[in-house]
Amino acid sequence: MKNTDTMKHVRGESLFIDDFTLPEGTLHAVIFDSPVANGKIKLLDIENAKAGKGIIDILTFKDIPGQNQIGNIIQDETLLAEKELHYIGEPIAIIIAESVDAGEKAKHLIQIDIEELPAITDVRDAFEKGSLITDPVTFSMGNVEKNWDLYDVVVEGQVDIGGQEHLYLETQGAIAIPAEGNEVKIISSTQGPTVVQRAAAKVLGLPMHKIEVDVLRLGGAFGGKEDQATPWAVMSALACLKLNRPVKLLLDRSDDLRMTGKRHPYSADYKIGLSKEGKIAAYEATFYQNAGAVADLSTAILERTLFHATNSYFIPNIKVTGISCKTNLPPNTAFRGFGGPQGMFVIESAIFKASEKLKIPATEIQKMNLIKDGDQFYYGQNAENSNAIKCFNMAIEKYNFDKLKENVVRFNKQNKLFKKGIALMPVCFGISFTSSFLNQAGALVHVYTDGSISVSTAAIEMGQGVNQKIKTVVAKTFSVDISRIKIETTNTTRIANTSATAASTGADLNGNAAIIASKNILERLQKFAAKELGKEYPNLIEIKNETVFYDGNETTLKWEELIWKVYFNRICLSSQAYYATPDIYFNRSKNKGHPFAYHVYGTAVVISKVDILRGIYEIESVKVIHDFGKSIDTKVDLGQAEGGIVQGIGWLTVEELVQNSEGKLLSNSLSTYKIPDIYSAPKNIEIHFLEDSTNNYGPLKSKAIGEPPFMYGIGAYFSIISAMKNFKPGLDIKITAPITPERVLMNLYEPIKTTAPTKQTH
Ligand code: LUZ
Ligand code: MOS
Repeated sequence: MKNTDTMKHVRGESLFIDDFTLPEGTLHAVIFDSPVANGKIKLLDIENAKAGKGIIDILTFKDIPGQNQIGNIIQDETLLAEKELHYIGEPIAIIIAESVDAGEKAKHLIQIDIEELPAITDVRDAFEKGSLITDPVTFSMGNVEKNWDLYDVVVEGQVDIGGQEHLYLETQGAIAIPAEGNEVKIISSTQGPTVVQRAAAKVLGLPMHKIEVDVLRLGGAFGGKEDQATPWAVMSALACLKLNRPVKLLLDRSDDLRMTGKRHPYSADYKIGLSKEGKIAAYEATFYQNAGAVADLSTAILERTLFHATNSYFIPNIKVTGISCKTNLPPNTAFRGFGGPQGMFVIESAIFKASEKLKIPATEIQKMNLIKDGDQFYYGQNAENSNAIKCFNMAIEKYNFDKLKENVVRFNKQNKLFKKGIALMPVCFGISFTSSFLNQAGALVHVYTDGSISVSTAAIEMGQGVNQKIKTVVAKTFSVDISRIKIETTNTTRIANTSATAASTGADLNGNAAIIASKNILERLQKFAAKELGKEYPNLIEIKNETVFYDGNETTLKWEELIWKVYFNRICLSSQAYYATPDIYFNRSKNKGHPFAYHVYGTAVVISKVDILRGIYEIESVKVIHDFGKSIDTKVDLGQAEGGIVQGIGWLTVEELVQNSEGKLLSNSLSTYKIPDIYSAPKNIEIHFLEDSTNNYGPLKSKAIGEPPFMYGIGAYFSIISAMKNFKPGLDIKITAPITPERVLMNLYEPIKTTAPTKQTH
C-alpha cells in the first residue's frame, strides 16, 4: 500500500498529537478516574493534591460552566462523575500540572471515599436484572411464530461473542489552545470534529463558533474515535479556558485500555428452520448487547446488528430483536463493522449447527440461500445489483474450491495430530450511515494562482488512505498531476457540521463533495478558455493532462497559464460544495425503508490448520473475491481489505478481553491481550476484484471498502471449528468466540479429573 503519507510515515515526519510543537506554557492534564465499577462517592478531597509540586489546578464537575453532559444519542453521560460511579476508569477529576509526571504523582494525593456497590459485568445478568439502555427493538418480515412445525429441521442454540480492543497505535488525545475572547482551538485525534465541537460547546456553555476543531491525521481509530475521542478533547478545552493556557491531554496506553470502551460483546439466542434440502425458511434471533455503563453509540450499533442479521442470505420469515443491556464496564463503542459482524456471526453459527443436523455441508446451505435481485431485505429495501451469487460462484471457480476441499480431506487422512478445516464466508454489508441524516459532507476547493490546488473536506485521514483517494478524484476531475493537490487538515471553520468519518463512507461522501466543488471551478475554467481561445462552445473545452483541448484538438493553452489568466480576469478559483446521499430513508416506527445507498458483497475461502495436541492453529489461506466497484486506488483498497481480514481474524481467534467479577479489566496490557501479529496473520491472502462491478453512488463508480472485509475473518472461526470436527466428527462445539487455543483444547478434550492428594507432603 502506498498513499499520501507513506514517505512521511517511513521517515518519521508525520505529525500526531504527541508530535506537535507545543505553544509556550503548555500544561499537561492527567485524569483521576474511578477505581470501582459501581459505587457512590462519599468524599472527594483534592486540596492536598492541589498543593502538590507542579500542580496548577484540579478540576471536578463543579468547574463546568455549561452542562456536564456529553452523551451523543442519549444524554446519559457526564464528562466528570458527580456522585455515582458506573465503571472502573470513569473520569472524576482533571489534574492540571506542569508535567505529566507531576500530574501522575498528584493522583495519589487525592483522597476519595466510596461506598462500593455490586457490579454487573455479564450481559445476561444485566438483562435478568432489567438493566437496559433502552427498549428492545425488533425487525421482522413474514411470519416466524406460527410456522416452526412446518420445517423439516429446526435448530436452536446460544452464541457468545467477545469484544475487541481497538488498539489504534495513537492513543486518545487532544491539545487545546486559547484564542482571544474566550475562544478555543482544539487539535484532536477524533473521527468526528463536529462531535467534539458540539460537546465542547455544551460543556463550556459557548456557541459552537467559539470552538474550532482541527485534525491533521489520526494514528488509527477503527471506530474507537467516532465518539470516544470527545471526552479528552472537551477536558483539555475545559482546562484551557479555565486557566487561559494551552493544555495537552494524551492518554498513556494503560489508561487508554482501562478507560475506553471496546467492540460490544454479545450473547444471542437463535432458532433456524430449514427444509431437508437446506433452504432456510425461518430465522429468529435475540441479541443481548453488552453496552457498558452508558449508551454511547450502542443503540445505533445494535440496529446495524439487526440490519445484518441475515448476512448475504434471503430468508422469507424472520424476526430479530436487539436488547442493549447496561453493565458496569466502560461504554462499548463503534468498531469496524459497527454491530454488523456480531449479527453475521450468529447467522453463520446457526447455519453451521443446521449443517451438522442436516448432514449437508454448510457451504451448500450458504449457496442455496444467497440473496438475489428482486428479493427483499426484511428492512424493506429490495436487493438491486446483488453481487452475492456472482462473488460466491467466482470464488468457487477461481480458487477451485472443490480441489481445495479435496486437498483438505487428503491432508486430514494423512495426518493424525494436525487437522485442516475449510470454510466459505460470504459478506453483504450495507453502505450509508443507518441514521440517514448523517449521510452528508462538504468540500472546499481552492486553485491558487500557481496552479496548485488545496482541498478541504470533512474526511479524517486515519491511515485508511482517504486523502489519497480524494486527491485522486480531484486530480482526475481537473486532469492535472496529482502532485498539484494538497489535502488540508479537517477543520470545523472550513467544513461545518461534519459527520464522523465512519460507516465506510468517508471516501464516498467526501469524494463526491470534492468532485462537485472541482467541477464548479472546472466549468468556470471551460467558459473562460472558450472565450480566451475565441471558441463558441465551452462544453467542447476539455482539460487533458494539464493541456486545454477544444473539440478534441490540442490548443497551446496549458494549466498554469490558464489559471493565471482566469485569476487576472477576476473569476473565482474557489468553490464550496455539498453532497448528500440521495434516495435513502428509514422509518423507525415500522422499521422499514431504504437505509443503504448500496451493498458491498464478497466471498472468502478460508483454510486453517489446527494442532490437535496443542490447540494452536494457523490460518493457512484466505482467498477472496471482493466487490470493489471500480476501485479509485487498488493498492489502498487492497491494503484496507488485508487489514480488515487480519483484524477480523484477530477478533474471533486470539483477542480475548477478560474482566473479573468486580469489572476490572485483567487483559490490560499487550502481554495479556494478544493481538494478531505476523505469525497469526494468514500465511497467504489472495484477493481478486469482482469483474465488471460498478456503482452509481461512489466517486468514479467505486465502492466503500473500510468495513466489509473485516467480516471475512468470520470464516477463520468456522474453518478452525471444522478442523476440530475433522478430528472428532461427533463434537458438539459450543459456539463461543474467540476460539483461543485454550478453547480449542477445552472443546476437544474432557477436563482431566485430578484426584486431590489425601495428604499434603510438602
Ligand atoms: N457510525 C454511525 C457507523 O454513526 N452509524 C452507522 O451506521 C455506522 N455504521 C458503521 C460504522 N460506523
Ligand atoms: Mo466506524 S465503526 O467509526 O465506521
